[in-house]
Amino acid sequence: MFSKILFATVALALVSGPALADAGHGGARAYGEPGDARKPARTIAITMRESDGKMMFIPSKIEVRQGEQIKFVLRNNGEIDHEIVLATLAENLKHGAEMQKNPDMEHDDPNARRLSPKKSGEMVWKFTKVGEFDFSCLIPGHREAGMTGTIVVTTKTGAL
Ligand SMILES: [Cu+2]
Repeated sequence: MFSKILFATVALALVSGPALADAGHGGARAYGEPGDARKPARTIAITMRESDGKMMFIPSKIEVRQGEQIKFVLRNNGEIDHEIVLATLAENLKHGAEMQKNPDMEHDDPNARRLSPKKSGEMVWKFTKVGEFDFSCLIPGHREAGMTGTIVVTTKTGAL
C-alpha cells in the first residue's frame, strides 16, 4: 500500500514537476490554483458517461472568467470508473502517456477526482490565468474514446 502511494507520488512528481517548479507556493499551476470551498464559487455541473463505445464529459466546453472560482459538481452516470484531471493540454497528454504504462496510478490532487459508477463528487478550482486548458479522463483508453474537454478562461471583460 505504502509503496503504491509512494510510486504514484513519484510518478506524479515526474509528470507535474516542471509545472510545480515554476508555480511557486500554494499549489498554483499554469491553469490556476486550488480553490477555497469556504469562498463563493460559481457551480458548473459536469456529467461523465459512456455510450456506443464513446466516452464523454457533458458539457465538454466550459467558459470561465479570469479570477472566477468554480465549484465543479461531478457525476459519473456511466457503468465504469471515470476521472477528471484538470491541467494544461501538454500536461494531460504527458500524464496520459504515464497512465498507459501505470494504469493503477491513483490521483489525490486538488485538480483531479475519480468517481465510481453512479457516484458524485466536487472539485473547487480558481482560474487565475487567461488561456485554454484541458480536462480529461486519463484512465487508459478513455481520453482516446472522447473523454476530454476544454476550459477557456477569458479576461474579466470577456476577451481572450
Ligand atoms: Cu473515463
